[in-house]
Amino acid sequence: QFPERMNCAHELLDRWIAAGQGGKPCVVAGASGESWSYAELQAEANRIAHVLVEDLGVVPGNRVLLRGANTPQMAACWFAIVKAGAIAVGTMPLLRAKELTQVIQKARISHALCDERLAEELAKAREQCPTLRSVVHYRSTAADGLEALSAAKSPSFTNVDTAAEDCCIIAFTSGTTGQPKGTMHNHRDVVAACRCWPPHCLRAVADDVFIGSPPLAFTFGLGGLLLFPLSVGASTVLLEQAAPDVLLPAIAKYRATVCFTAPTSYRAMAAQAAQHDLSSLRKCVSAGEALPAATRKLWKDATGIEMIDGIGSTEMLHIFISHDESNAKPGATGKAVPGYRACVLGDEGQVLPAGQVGRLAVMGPTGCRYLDDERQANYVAQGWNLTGDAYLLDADGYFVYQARTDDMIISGGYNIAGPEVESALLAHPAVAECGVIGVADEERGQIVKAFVVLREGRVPGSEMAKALQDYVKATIAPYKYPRAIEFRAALPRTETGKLQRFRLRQESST
Ligand code: 3UK
Repeated sequence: QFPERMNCAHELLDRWIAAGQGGKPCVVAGASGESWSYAELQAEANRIAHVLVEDLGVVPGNRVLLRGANTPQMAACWFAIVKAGAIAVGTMPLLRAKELTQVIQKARISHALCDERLAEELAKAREQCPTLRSVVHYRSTAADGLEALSAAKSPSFTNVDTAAEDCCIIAFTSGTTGQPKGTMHNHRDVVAACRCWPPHCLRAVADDVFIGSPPLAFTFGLGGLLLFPLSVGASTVLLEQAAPDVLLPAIAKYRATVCFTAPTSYRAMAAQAAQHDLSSLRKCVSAGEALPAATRKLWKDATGIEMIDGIGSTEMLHIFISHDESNAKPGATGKAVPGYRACVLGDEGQVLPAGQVGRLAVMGPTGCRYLDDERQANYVAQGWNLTGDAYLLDADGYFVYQARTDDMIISGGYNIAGPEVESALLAHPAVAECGVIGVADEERGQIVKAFVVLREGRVPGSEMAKALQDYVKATIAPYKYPRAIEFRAALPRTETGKLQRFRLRQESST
Protein backbone atom coordinates (compact mmCIF):
# COMPACT_ATOMS: atom_id res chain seq x y z
CA GLN A 1 0.00 0.00 0.00
CA PHE A 2 2.88 2.37 0.75
CA PRO A 3 6.04 2.99 -1.25
CA GLU A 4 9.23 1.95 0.49
CA ARG A 5 10.68 5.42 0.40
CA MET A 6 8.70 8.50 1.23
CA ASN A 7 8.89 11.74 3.13
CA CYS A 8 5.56 12.66 4.70
CA ALA A 9 6.27 16.38 4.14
CA HIS A 10 5.71 15.68 0.46
CA GLU A 11 2.34 13.94 1.03
CA LEU A 12 1.09 16.69 3.33
CA LEU A 13 2.58 19.85 1.86
CA ASP A 14 4.71 19.72 -1.30
CA ARG A 15 2.22 17.78 -3.39
CA TRP A 16 -0.35 20.61 -3.19
CA ILE A 17 2.12 23.08 -4.66
CA ALA A 18 3.15 20.53 -7.30
CA ALA A 19 -0.55 20.21 -8.20
CA GLY A 20 -0.87 23.95 -8.72
CA GLN A 21 -2.74 24.60 -5.48
CA GLY A 22 0.00 26.59 -3.73
CA GLY A 23 -2.09 29.74 -3.52
CA LYS A 24 -4.72 28.23 -1.23
CA PRO A 25 -4.84 29.45 2.40
CA CYS A 26 -3.04 27.00 4.67
CA VAL A 27 -2.10 28.25 8.15
CA VAL A 28 -3.54 31.27 9.95
CA ALA A 29 -2.09 32.92 13.07
CA GLY A 30 -5.15 33.21 15.29
CA ALA A 31 -3.93 36.22 17.25
CA SER A 32 -3.00 38.48 14.31
CA GLY A 33 -5.05 37.00 11.49
CA GLU A 34 -1.89 36.67 9.36
CA SER A 35 -2.50 33.94 6.81
CA TRP A 36 0.08 31.83 4.91
CA SER A 37 -0.71 29.97 1.72
CA TYR A 38 0.48 26.42 1.06
CA ALA A 39 3.30 27.86 -1.07
CA GLU A 40 4.30 30.31 1.68
CA LEU A 41 4.41 27.59 4.33
CA GLN A 42 6.48 25.43 1.99
CA ALA A 43 8.93 28.25 1.19
CA GLU A 44 9.42 29.03 4.89
CA ALA A 45 9.87 25.35 5.78
CA ASN A 46 12.40 24.97 2.96
CA ARG A 47 14.46 27.97 4.11
CA ILE A 48 14.52 26.62 7.65
CA ALA A 49 15.51 23.17 6.34
CA HIS A 50 18.55 24.82 4.70
CA VAL A 51 19.45 26.45 8.03
CA LEU A 52 19.18 23.09 9.81
CA VAL A 53 21.37 21.29 7.30
CA GLU A 54 23.88 23.98 6.30
CA ASP A 55 24.24 26.14 9.41
CA LEU A 56 23.47 23.72 12.22
CA GLY A 57 24.82 20.50 10.72
CA VAL A 58 21.64 18.49 11.20
CA VAL A 59 21.91 15.05 9.60
CA PRO A 60 19.11 12.52 8.99
CA GLY A 61 18.08 10.84 12.22
CA ASN A 62 19.08 13.74 14.47
CA ARG A 63 16.49 14.55 17.13
CA VAL A 64 15.40 18.18 17.07
CA LEU A 65 13.43 19.60 19.98
CA LEU A 66 10.62 21.98 19.11
CA ARG A 67 9.32 24.38 21.74
CA GLY A 68 6.60 26.95 21.25
CA ALA A 69 2.90 27.68 21.28
CA ASN A 70 0.81 26.86 18.17
CA THR A 71 1.88 29.30 15.41
CA PRO A 72 2.50 29.15 11.64
CA GLN A 73 6.22 29.48 12.42
CA MET A 74 6.07 26.35 14.53
CA ALA A 75 4.34 24.51 11.69
CA ALA A 76 7.15 25.64 9.34
CA CYS A 77 9.80 24.41 11.78
CA TRP A 78 8.04 21.04 12.08
CA PHE A 79 8.05 20.56 8.31
CA ALA A 80 11.66 21.78 8.07
CA ILE A 81 12.80 19.11 10.53
CA VAL A 82 10.89 16.39 8.69
CA LYS A 83 12.11 17.56 5.27
CA ALA A 84 15.69 17.37 6.55
CA GLY A 85 15.12 13.71 7.46
CA ALA A 86 15.44 14.52 11.16
CA ILE A 87 13.06 13.70 14.02
CA ALA A 88 10.72 16.35 15.45
CA VAL A 89 10.34 16.17 19.22
CA GLY A 90 7.52 18.50 20.25
CA THR A 91 7.37 19.69 23.85
CA MET A 92 4.42 21.15 25.71
CA PRO A 93 4.72 24.92 26.18
CA LEU A 94 4.21 24.72 29.95
CA LEU A 95 7.13 22.31 30.55
CA ARG A 96 9.75 23.51 33.03
CA ALA A 97 13.53 23.11 32.90
CA LYS A 98 13.43 19.88 34.90
CA GLU A 99 10.98 18.20 32.50
CA LEU A 100 12.75 19.56 29.43
CA THR A 101 15.99 18.10 30.76
CA GLN A 102 14.35 14.65 30.99
CA VAL A 103 13.07 14.91 27.43
CA ILE A 104 16.45 16.09 26.10
CA GLN A 105 18.25 13.23 27.81
CA LYS A 106 15.72 10.47 27.02
CA ALA A 107 15.37 11.45 23.36
CA ARG A 108 19.07 12.32 22.97
CA ILE A 109 18.25 15.73 21.52
CA SER A 110 21.08 17.36 19.54
CA HIS A 111 19.41 20.58 18.32
CA ALA A 112 16.51 22.77 19.36
CA LEU A 113 14.23 25.31 17.71
CA CYS A 114 12.53 27.42 20.35
CA ASP A 115 10.04 30.30 20.22
CA GLU A 116 11.92 33.25 21.73
CA ARG A 117 8.98 33.82 24.12
CA LEU A 118 9.66 30.45 25.76
CA ALA A 119 13.47 30.62 25.82
CA GLU A 120 13.96 30.84 29.56
CA GLU A 121 13.22 27.31 30.78
CA LEU A 122 15.08 25.76 27.86
CA ALA A 123 18.15 27.88 28.66
CA LYS A 124 18.07 26.55 32.22
CA ALA A 125 17.67 22.96 31.00
CA ARG A 126 20.59 23.39 28.63
CA GLU A 127 22.98 23.81 31.54
CA GLN A 128 22.30 20.16 32.45
CA CYS A 129 22.49 18.91 28.85
CA PRO A 130 25.97 18.88 27.30
CA THR A 131 24.75 16.83 24.33
CA LEU A 132 22.43 19.62 23.17
CA ARG A 133 24.65 21.23 20.52
CA SER A 134 22.59 24.22 19.41
CA VAL A 135 19.48 26.18 20.30
CA VAL A 136 18.08 28.62 17.75
CA HIS A 137 15.25 31.00 18.59
CA TYR A 138 12.42 31.62 16.14
CA ARG A 139 9.94 34.52 16.05
CA SER A 140 13.02 36.49 16.92
CA THR A 141 14.61 39.69 15.63
CA ALA A 142 18.06 38.76 16.99
CA ALA A 143 21.00 38.66 14.57
CA ASP A 144 21.44 34.95 15.29
CA GLY A 145 17.70 34.26 15.37
CA LEU A 146 16.11 31.80 12.95
CA GLU A 147 14.52 34.52 10.80
CA ALA A 148 17.88 36.22 10.26
CA LEU A 149 19.48 32.90 9.31
CA SER A 150 16.67 31.77 7.02
CA ALA A 151 16.17 35.07 5.16
CA ALA A 152 19.25 34.41 3.03
CA LYS A 153 18.28 30.84 2.10
CA SER A 154 16.62 29.48 -1.00
CA PRO A 155 12.86 28.80 -0.80
CA SER A 156 13.35 25.50 -2.55
CA PHE A 157 14.75 22.40 -0.89
CA THR A 158 15.01 18.79 -1.99
CA ASN A 159 13.54 16.69 0.80
CA VAL A 160 15.85 14.06 2.25
CA ASP A 161 14.90 10.75 0.64
CA THR A 162 13.75 8.98 3.79
CA ALA A 163 12.41 5.45 4.09
CA ALA A 164 8.72 5.11 4.95
CA GLU A 165 9.92 3.36 8.10
CA ASP A 166 12.32 6.09 9.19
CA CYS A 167 11.27 7.76 12.41
CA CYS A 168 10.13 11.39 12.05
CA ILE A 169 8.35 12.06 15.36
CA ILE A 170 9.18 11.28 18.96
CA ALA A 171 6.14 12.20 21.04
CA PHE A 172 6.12 12.32 24.81
CA THR A 173 3.10 11.66 26.94
CA SER A 174 3.36 12.92 30.49
CA GLY A 175 1.09 10.05 31.38
CA THR A 176 -1.26 10.86 34.19
CA THR A 177 1.28 10.04 36.86
CA GLY A 178 4.55 11.76 36.06
CA GLN A 179 7.41 10.01 34.23
CA PRO A 180 7.35 11.05 30.55
CA LYS A 181 7.06 8.15 28.08
CA GLY A 182 8.56 8.65 24.63
CA THR A 183 6.99 6.98 21.60
CA MET A 184 8.30 6.88 18.04
CA HIS A 185 6.38 7.37 14.81
CA ASN A 186 7.67 7.10 11.26
CA HIS A 187 6.72 8.75 7.96
CA ARG A 188 4.38 5.89 7.12
CA ASP A 189 2.52 6.28 10.46
CA VAL A 190 1.85 9.93 9.69
CA VAL A 191 0.36 9.13 6.29
CA ALA A 192 -1.55 6.12 7.68
CA ALA A 193 -3.07 8.27 10.44
CA CYS A 194 -4.32 10.67 7.75
CA ARG A 195 -5.94 7.78 5.85
CA CYS A 196 -7.73 6.01 8.71
CA TRP A 197 -9.74 8.16 11.10
CA PRO A 198 -10.12 11.38 9.03
CA PRO A 199 -11.81 9.93 5.91
CA HIS A 200 -13.97 7.47 7.90
CA CYS A 201 -15.08 9.53 10.87
CA LEU A 202 -14.30 13.20 10.23
CA ARG A 203 -14.73 13.52 6.46
CA ALA A 204 -13.34 17.03 6.19
CA VAL A 205 -13.05 18.76 2.80
CA ALA A 206 -10.75 21.38 1.24
CA ASP A 207 -13.09 24.24 2.21
CA ASP A 208 -12.96 23.40 5.90
CA VAL A 209 -11.34 25.72 8.43
CA PHE A 210 -9.87 23.80 11.38
CA ILE A 211 -9.45 25.31 14.84
CA GLY A 212 -8.90 24.03 18.37
CA SER A 213 -6.94 24.01 21.57
CA PRO A 214 -4.48 21.10 21.80
CA PRO A 215 -0.81 22.03 21.43
CA LEU A 216 0.98 20.75 18.30
CA ALA A 217 3.36 19.04 20.73
CA PHE A 218 0.46 16.76 21.71
CA THR A 219 -0.32 14.33 18.90
CA PHE A 220 -4.06 15.11 19.28
CA GLY A 221 -3.19 18.68 18.24
CA LEU A 222 -0.52 17.73 15.69
CA GLY A 223 -3.03 15.53 13.85
CA GLY A 224 -6.15 17.61 14.31
CA LEU A 225 -4.63 21.02 13.71
CA LEU A 226 -1.82 20.34 11.24
CA LEU A 227 -1.63 16.89 9.61
CA PHE A 228 -5.35 16.31 8.96
CA PRO A 229 -6.24 19.76 7.56
CA LEU A 230 -3.21 19.70 5.25
CA SER A 231 -3.92 16.16 4.12
CA VAL A 232 -7.21 17.37 2.57
CA GLY A 233 -5.99 20.80 1.41
CA ALA A 234 -7.98 22.67 4.08
CA SER A 235 -6.79 25.56 6.26
CA THR A 236 -6.02 25.63 9.98
CA VAL A 237 -6.19 28.44 12.54
CA LEU A 238 -3.38 28.17 15.09
CA LEU A 239 -4.03 29.83 18.45
CA GLU A 240 -1.17 30.52 20.83
CA GLN A 241 -3.62 30.42 23.67
CA ALA A 242 -6.93 28.63 23.36
CA ALA A 243 -8.85 28.85 26.62
CA PRO A 244 -12.64 28.60 26.05
CA ASP A 245 -13.09 32.41 26.14
CA VAL A 246 -10.46 32.75 23.36
CA LEU A 247 -11.59 29.79 21.29
CA LEU A 248 -15.25 30.91 21.09
CA PRO A 249 -14.65 34.35 19.52
CA ALA A 250 -11.94 32.85 17.27
CA ILE A 251 -14.44 30.32 15.89
CA ALA A 252 -16.76 33.22 15.05
CA LYS A 253 -14.00 35.46 13.64
CA TYR A 254 -12.53 32.84 11.30
CA ARG A 255 -15.85 31.12 10.49
CA ALA A 256 -14.21 27.86 11.62
CA THR A 257 -15.96 24.66 10.59
CA VAL A 258 -14.05 21.88 12.43
CA CYS A 259 -13.15 22.14 16.11
CA PHE A 260 -10.82 19.92 18.16
CA THR A 261 -10.77 20.19 21.93
CA ALA A 262 -11.32 18.27 25.18
CA PRO A 263 -14.63 17.62 27.00
CA THR A 264 -13.89 20.14 29.76
CA SER A 265 -13.44 22.87 27.14
CA TYR A 266 -16.75 21.99 25.44
CA ARG A 267 -18.50 22.23 28.82
CA ALA A 268 -17.04 25.68 29.47
CA MET A 269 -17.82 26.85 25.91
CA ALA A 270 -21.40 25.57 26.07
CA ALA A 271 -22.09 27.92 28.97
CA GLN A 272 -21.15 30.96 26.82
CA ALA A 273 -22.10 29.68 23.37
CA ALA A 274 -25.19 31.88 23.09
CA GLN A 275 -23.05 35.04 23.06
CA HIS A 276 -21.12 34.01 19.93
CA ASP A 277 -21.93 33.28 16.31
CA LEU A 278 -21.00 29.61 15.99
CA SER A 279 -23.11 29.03 12.88
CA SER A 280 -20.05 28.15 10.77
CA LEU A 281 -19.23 25.05 12.87
CA ARG A 282 -20.10 21.68 11.40
CA LYS A 283 -17.82 19.12 13.09
CA CYS A 284 -16.76 19.08 16.76
CA VAL A 285 -14.25 16.47 17.88
CA SER A 286 -13.75 15.52 21.52
CA ALA A 287 -10.78 13.52 22.81
CA GLY A 288 -8.28 13.37 25.65
CA GLU A 289 -10.68 12.01 28.19
CA ALA A 290 -14.10 10.36 28.22
CA LEU A 291 -17.02 12.35 26.83
CA PRO A 292 -19.93 12.02 29.28
CA ALA A 293 -23.41 11.72 27.75
CA ALA A 294 -24.38 14.91 29.65
CA THR A 295 -21.60 16.88 27.92
CA ARG A 296 -22.62 15.59 24.49
CA LYS A 297 -26.17 16.77 25.21
CA LEU A 298 -25.04 20.13 26.63
CA TRP A 299 -23.12 20.90 23.42
CA LYS A 300 -25.92 19.67 21.19
CA ASP A 301 -28.44 21.84 23.01
CA ALA A 302 -26.12 24.84 22.72
CA THR A 303 -25.07 24.44 19.06
CA GLY A 304 -27.17 21.72 17.45
CA ILE A 305 -24.01 19.74 16.73
CA GLU A 306 -23.59 16.03 17.45
CA MET A 307 -20.00 15.66 18.63
CA ILE A 308 -17.52 13.11 17.32
CA ASP A 309 -15.84 11.35 20.24
CA GLY A 310 -12.65 9.37 19.76
CA ILE A 311 -10.07 7.72 21.96
CA GLY A 312 -6.53 8.14 20.78
CA SER A 313 -3.16 8.02 22.43
CA THR A 314 0.35 9.29 21.95
CA GLU A 315 1.49 5.67 21.50
CA MET A 316 -0.97 5.12 18.63
CA LEU A 317 -0.40 8.65 17.25
CA HIS A 318 -4.09 9.47 16.97
CA ILE A 319 -7.67 8.20 17.29
CA PHE A 320 -8.37 4.45 16.98
CA ILE A 321 -11.91 4.03 18.38
CA SER A 322 -14.51 6.53 17.25
CA HIS A 323 -17.61 7.13 15.10
CA ASP A 324 -18.95 9.72 12.70
CA GLU A 325 -21.65 12.18 13.75
CA SER A 326 -24.48 10.02 12.41
CA ASN A 327 -23.40 6.99 14.47
CA ALA A 328 -22.88 8.63 17.84
CA LYS A 329 -24.04 6.65 20.84
CA PRO A 330 -24.18 8.79 24.00
CA GLY A 331 -21.89 7.42 26.71
CA ALA A 332 -19.95 5.16 24.30
CA THR A 333 -16.66 5.98 22.54
CA GLY A 334 -17.53 4.16 19.30
CA LYS A 335 -16.14 1.26 17.26
CA ALA A 336 -12.63 0.44 16.04
CA VAL A 337 -11.66 2.87 13.27
CA PRO A 338 -11.17 1.05 9.92
CA GLY A 339 -7.53 -0.06 9.83
CA TYR A 340 -7.45 -0.76 13.59
CA ARG A 341 -8.46 -3.75 15.70
CA ALA A 342 -9.51 -3.43 19.31
CA CYS A 343 -10.65 -5.89 21.98
CA VAL A 344 -11.25 -6.15 25.70
CA LEU A 345 -8.99 -8.60 27.55
CA GLY A 346 -9.43 -10.39 30.86
CA ASP A 347 -6.76 -10.91 33.51
CA GLU A 348 -5.40 -14.02 31.77
CA GLY A 349 -5.20 -12.26 28.43
CA GLN A 350 -8.36 -13.93 27.08
CA VAL A 351 -10.75 -11.94 24.88
CA LEU A 352 -13.82 -11.11 26.99
CA PRO A 353 -17.40 -11.40 25.72
CA ALA A 354 -19.66 -8.35 25.46
CA GLY A 355 -20.70 -6.77 28.73
CA GLN A 356 -17.56 -7.63 30.74
CA VAL A 357 -15.08 -5.02 31.90
CA GLY A 358 -11.44 -5.63 31.04
CA ARG A 359 -8.30 -4.08 29.61
CA LEU A 360 -8.45 -2.37 26.25
CA ALA A 361 -5.97 -3.71 23.69
CA VAL A 362 -5.48 -2.11 20.29
CA MET A 363 -3.47 -2.82 17.15
CA GLY A 364 -3.11 -0.73 14.04
CA PRO A 365 -0.91 0.87 11.40
CA THR A 366 0.32 3.76 13.59
CA GLY A 367 1.96 2.18 16.62
CA CYS A 368 3.17 1.33 19.05
CA ARG A 369 6.93 1.77 19.58
CA TYR A 370 8.25 3.04 22.90
CA LEU A 371 11.70 4.59 23.20
CA ASP A 372 12.22 2.48 26.26
CA ASP A 373 12.64 -1.31 25.74
CA GLU A 374 11.23 -2.20 29.10
CA ARG A 375 8.01 -0.35 28.39
CA GLN A 376 7.81 -1.97 24.99
CA ALA A 377 7.95 -5.38 26.66
CA ASN A 378 5.35 -4.51 29.30
CA TYR A 379 2.73 -2.75 27.19
CA VAL A 380 3.05 -4.28 23.75
CA ALA A 381 2.59 -8.00 23.02
CA GLN A 382 2.56 -9.32 19.43
CA GLY A 383 1.64 -5.86 18.19
CA TRP A 384 -1.21 -5.37 20.67
CA ASN A 385 -0.89 -2.25 22.79
CA LEU A 386 -2.41 -2.16 26.27
CA THR A 387 -3.63 1.40 26.61
CA GLY A 388 -4.14 1.32 30.38
CA ASP A 389 -7.89 1.78 30.04
CA ALA A 390 -10.72 -0.36 31.39
CA TYR A 391 -13.44 -0.77 28.75
CA LEU A 392 -16.39 -2.97 27.90
CA LEU A 393 -17.95 -3.87 24.58
CA ASP A 394 -21.73 -3.39 24.63
CA ALA A 395 -24.41 -5.44 22.85
CA ASP A 396 -24.32 -3.07 19.84
CA GLY A 397 -20.57 -3.53 19.40
CA TYR A 398 -19.66 -0.11 20.84
CA PHE A 399 -16.70 0.30 23.16
CA VAL A 400 -17.75 1.91 26.45
CA TYR A 401 -15.11 3.60 28.58
CA GLN A 402 -14.99 2.72 32.28
CA ALA A 403 -11.86 4.24 33.81
CA ARG A 404 -8.09 4.21 33.64
CA THR A 405 -7.20 0.70 34.84
CA ASP A 406 -5.49 2.10 37.93
CA ASP A 407 -8.40 4.45 38.70
CA MET A 408 -11.02 1.73 39.37
CA ILE A 409 -12.49 2.13 42.85
CA ILE A 410 -13.18 -0.95 45.00
CA SER A 411 -15.71 -0.18 47.69
CA GLY A 412 -17.47 -2.74 49.90
CA GLY A 413 -16.57 -5.45 47.37
CA TYR A 414 -17.98 -3.56 44.40
CA ASN A 415 -15.91 -2.35 41.43
CA ILE A 416 -16.88 1.23 40.72
CA ALA A 417 -15.64 3.30 37.78
CA GLY A 418 -15.17 6.90 38.89
CA PRO A 419 -16.01 8.34 35.44
CA GLU A 420 -19.47 6.71 35.56
CA VAL A 421 -20.19 8.59 38.79
CA GLU A 422 -18.75 11.75 37.21
CA SER A 423 -21.09 11.36 34.23
CA ALA A 424 -24.06 11.00 36.57
CA LEU A 425 -23.07 14.12 38.53
CA LEU A 426 -22.45 16.16 35.35
CA ALA A 427 -26.07 15.60 34.31
CA HIS A 428 -27.18 17.60 37.38
CA PRO A 429 -27.87 21.23 36.46
CA ALA A 430 -25.81 22.61 39.38
CA VAL A 431 -22.59 20.79 38.40
CA ALA A 432 -20.02 22.45 36.13
CA GLU A 433 -17.08 20.05 36.62
CA CYS A 434 -16.37 17.08 38.87
CA GLY A 435 -13.79 14.44 39.66
CA VAL A 436 -14.40 11.16 41.48
CA ILE A 437 -11.79 9.05 43.28
CA GLY A 438 -11.63 6.30 45.91
CA VAL A 439 -10.40 7.27 49.35
CA ALA A 440 -9.34 4.83 52.08
CA ASP A 441 -12.08 3.75 54.46
CA GLU A 442 -11.76 1.32 57.36
CA GLU A 443 -15.09 -0.37 56.88
CA ARG A 444 -15.40 -0.51 53.07
CA GLY A 445 -11.76 -0.50 51.94
CA GLN A 446 -12.47 2.57 49.85
CA ILE A 447 -15.36 4.97 49.57
CA VAL A 448 -16.36 7.03 46.57
CA LYS A 449 -15.46 10.69 46.96
CA ALA A 450 -16.52 13.45 44.56
CA PHE A 451 -14.86 16.82 44.08
CA VAL A 452 -17.43 19.17 42.61
CA VAL A 453 -17.19 22.58 40.96
CA LEU A 454 -20.63 24.22 40.94
CA ARG A 455 -22.06 26.39 38.18
CA GLU A 456 -22.26 30.10 38.79
CA GLY A 457 -24.84 31.12 41.36
CA ARG A 458 -25.14 27.66 42.99
CA VAL A 459 -24.53 27.39 46.72
CA PRO A 460 -22.22 24.71 48.16
CA GLY A 461 -23.03 23.09 51.50
CA SER A 462 -24.59 20.03 53.06
CA GLU A 463 -27.94 20.66 51.40
CA MET A 464 -26.35 20.68 47.95
CA ALA A 465 -24.26 17.60 48.83
CA LYS A 466 -27.38 15.71 49.85
CA ALA A 467 -29.19 16.77 46.66
CA LEU A 468 -26.28 15.53 44.51
CA GLN A 469 -26.09 12.22 46.39
CA ASP A 470 -29.81 11.62 45.93
CA TYR A 471 -29.51 12.54 42.28
CA VAL A 472 -26.74 9.98 41.67
CA LYS A 473 -28.66 7.26 43.56
CA ALA A 474 -31.64 7.88 41.30
CA THR A 475 -29.56 7.74 38.09
CA ILE A 476 -27.15 4.80 38.54
CA ALA A 477 -26.89 1.85 40.93
CA PRO A 478 -27.29 3.41 44.39
CA TYR A 479 -24.15 1.75 45.88
CA LYS A 480 -22.04 3.92 43.53
CA TYR A 481 -23.13 7.24 45.07
CA PRO A 482 -20.39 9.49 46.46
CA ARG A 483 -20.38 9.09 50.24
CA ALA A 484 -18.09 12.11 50.50
CA ILE A 485 -18.42 15.34 48.52
CA GLU A 486 -16.01 18.26 48.59
CA PHE A 487 -16.77 21.52 46.80
CA ARG A 488 -13.93 23.18 44.92
CA ALA A 489 -13.43 26.32 42.83
CA ALA A 490 -11.43 24.37 40.20
CA LEU A 491 -9.98 20.91 39.55
CA PRO A 492 -6.36 20.01 38.75
CA ARG A 493 -5.98 19.34 35.01
CA THR A 494 -3.13 18.73 32.59
CA GLU A 495 -2.38 21.16 29.78
CA THR A 496 -4.38 18.82 27.55
CA GLY A 497 -7.53 18.95 29.65
CA LYS A 498 -7.16 15.64 31.48
CA LEU A 499 -8.32 15.49 35.07
CA GLN A 500 -5.40 14.64 37.37
CA ARG A 501 -7.09 12.14 39.69
CA PHE A 502 -3.73 11.24 41.24
CA ARG A 503 -3.49 14.81 42.53
CA LEU A 504 -6.97 14.61 44.03
CA ARG A 505 -5.88 11.36 45.72
CA GLN A 506 -2.70 12.97 47.07
CA GLU A 507 -4.65 15.94 48.37
CA SER A 508 -7.16 13.77 50.20
CA SER A 509 -4.59 11.50 51.83
CA THR A 510 -2.69 14.35 53.47
C1 3UK B 1 -7.54 8.81 27.51
C2 3UK B 1 -9.79 8.91 26.39
C3 3UK B 1 -11.88 8.12 26.96
C4 3UK B 1 -7.37 7.30 27.61
C5 3UK B 1 -4.90 11.52 22.41
C6 3UK B 1 -6.59 11.70 20.69
O1 3UK B 1 -5.33 11.67 24.75
C7 3UK B 1 -4.53 11.37 23.86
O2 3UK B 1 -3.29 10.84 24.13
P1 3UK B 1 -2.57 10.62 25.54
O3 3UK B 1 -1.39 9.78 25.31
O4 3UK B 1 -3.64 9.84 26.47
C8 3UK B 1 -4.24 8.64 26.07
C9 3UK B 1 -5.29 8.26 27.11
O5 3UK B 1 -6.24 9.33 27.25
N1 3UK B 1 -8.46 9.18 26.42
C10 3UK B 1 -8.15 9.87 25.29
N2 3UK B 1 -9.26 10.06 24.54
C11 3UK B 1 -10.30 9.47 25.20
N3 3UK B 1 -10.58 8.24 27.26
N4 3UK B 1 -12.45 8.63 25.83
C12 3UK B 1 -11.70 9.31 24.94
N5 3UK B 1 -12.27 9.84 23.83
O6 3UK B 1 -7.08 7.00 28.95
C13 3UK B 1 -6.13 7.07 26.73
O7 3UK B 1 -5.48 5.84 27.03
O8 3UK B 1 -2.35 11.94 26.21
C14 3UK B 1 -6.23 11.58 22.04
C15 3UK B 1 -5.64 11.77 19.71
C16 3UK B 1 -4.30 11.72 20.06
C17 3UK B 1 -3.93 11.60 21.40
N6 3UK B 1 -2.60 11.58 21.71
